[in-house]
Amino acid sequence: MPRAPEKSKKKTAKKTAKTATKKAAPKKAKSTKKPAARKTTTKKAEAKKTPTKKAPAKKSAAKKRATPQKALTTYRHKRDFGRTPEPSGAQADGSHAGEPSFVIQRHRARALHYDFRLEIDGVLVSWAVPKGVTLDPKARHLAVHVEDHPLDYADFEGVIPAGEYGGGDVIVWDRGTWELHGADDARAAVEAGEIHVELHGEKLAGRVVLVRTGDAQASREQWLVLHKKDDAAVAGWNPEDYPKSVISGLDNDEIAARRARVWTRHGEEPGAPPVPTFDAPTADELAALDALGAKGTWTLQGRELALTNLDKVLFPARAKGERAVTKRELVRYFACIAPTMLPYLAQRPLNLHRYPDGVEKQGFWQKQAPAHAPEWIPRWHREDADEGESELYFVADSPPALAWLANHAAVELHAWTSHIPEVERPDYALIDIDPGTNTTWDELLTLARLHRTALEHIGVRGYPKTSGKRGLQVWIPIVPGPSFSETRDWVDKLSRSIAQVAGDLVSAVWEKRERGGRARLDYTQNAINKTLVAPYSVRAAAGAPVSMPISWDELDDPELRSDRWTIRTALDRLAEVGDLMAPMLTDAQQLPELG
Ligand SMILES: [Mn+2]
Repeated sequence: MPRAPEKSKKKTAKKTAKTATKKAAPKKAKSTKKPAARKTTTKKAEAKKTPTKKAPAKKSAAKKRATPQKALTTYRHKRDFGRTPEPSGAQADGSHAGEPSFVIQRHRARALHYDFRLEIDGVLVSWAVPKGVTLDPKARHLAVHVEDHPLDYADFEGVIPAGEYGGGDVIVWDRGTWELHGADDARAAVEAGEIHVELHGEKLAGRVVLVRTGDAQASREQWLVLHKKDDAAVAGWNPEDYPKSVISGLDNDEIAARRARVWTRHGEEPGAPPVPTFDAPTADELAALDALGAKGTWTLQGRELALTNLDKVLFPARAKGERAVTKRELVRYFACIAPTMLPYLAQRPLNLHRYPDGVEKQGFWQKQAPAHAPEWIPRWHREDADEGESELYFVADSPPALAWLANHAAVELHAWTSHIPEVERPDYALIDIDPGTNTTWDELLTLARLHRTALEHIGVRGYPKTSGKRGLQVWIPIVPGPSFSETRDWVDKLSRSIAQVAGDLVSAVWEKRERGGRARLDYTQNAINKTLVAPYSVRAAAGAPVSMPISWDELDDPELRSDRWTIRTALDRLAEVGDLMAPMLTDAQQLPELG
């Protein structure tokens, strides 16, 4: 389901921040109408804060509807925000236009549970549901009413350190908007012990009922959550069968594995996350692909792929006597290269350069994942997308995902240089040595060698690869922390010092036509959602060349060319020299100050 409502929520929240104080007044006035209904929860909250002093003295407070800030007292009291990455809710203003939101988080604390949170009066009213919220109309699941959480908790996924309250890993399992049914005051309904809601989520939909079964004064009120028998109900539906986050596409294990990286930013527990591994297609699977007609269903690692136009030529031959390259070959290459290539794509939004009519025709960029794409390819939802920008990006996480993309003629795969969800923090600094029309290959090699010398001089390890067309690139893995503007400035400084040495070879002017045919050291790709082609990606050129990692020594190989390797030779090269960029995946560095 599209998540447009969430986006408008965010934008409106900013706008309405100014008017938050104004809105407090009418709320108080409204609250005097229904004091009785709200008494219990406020009492409960008071009881938690100050267990020794109970009810009577605080009765006047019970007559007011709690402001978001007040409602979050218990939440804050339980947490040390110097230690947990959870949001403090300090900015909670609580009001926005549009439908209220809901979120369900899958939380592996001491025991696995799902946290079901409904936005009511500027906070997330919350229940811990051990067996989760389901579409199964027969299920009656226990739900324990817990403290209100701040609205920005809806975005939280990550690891709460062991020893802290709720220590464990959290993913955003589902979210969307909801509508109240059969009542006109949600807070009053909760306090009366029964609330009927219609959910519009990505996994859940339809009518859900929460009803209190235990003592309203108990410190942990017991409730039941159930799904009505409506059109959205699905018999036997089990939340555990849908374990991935609707934000990042990751499951709890994968979020937990990211812990090292997340905490590095705060200077704690350095260490690279494990590099994911993937299986290659089997010989039988490849034989089945080769045996298909022009179209048909190919089963790869349990996924059914409806392949089309397999014999269509996507790339013309590069030389006389060579065969042109068909879509079947592209699908085969992406499936075979997947185990090597996917670690460079993992947890990164993907920009696609597609050529449905072959690379001799105009291609186009596709960033937005289309609605018809299979559900098993994870998407990442970009919260802060500007108007007209893509909001839903693919994140490739399996060989079948790459094969699916190849079938859609996504010839070039450009992964972001930052990970989700912290996409504002790059984990690579990129040097793009881009030849001008007059730059010779030897001159390009000279520029690459100058970079090698400069990097050696400052003690930074860079990893070179061919662009697959005419250029060379150097990728520098960095510890996430600097912003894109910082890495851009760093690469700019480095390039300027090289340009001083090699002035007549280099142009720093962006426009190709203005740079007198000279090479350009392009630092501007160090920006969010700007990308270089991924290692092992195919390029849109005759013969289907591939962007290939190389060793620095290969700059001296007279055979080296940027487009030396193609989808027909890349796998042999890999078998021969291995993945020369693999060390980069666990070699994050701090960029030194440049004078
Ligand atoms: Mn929880």
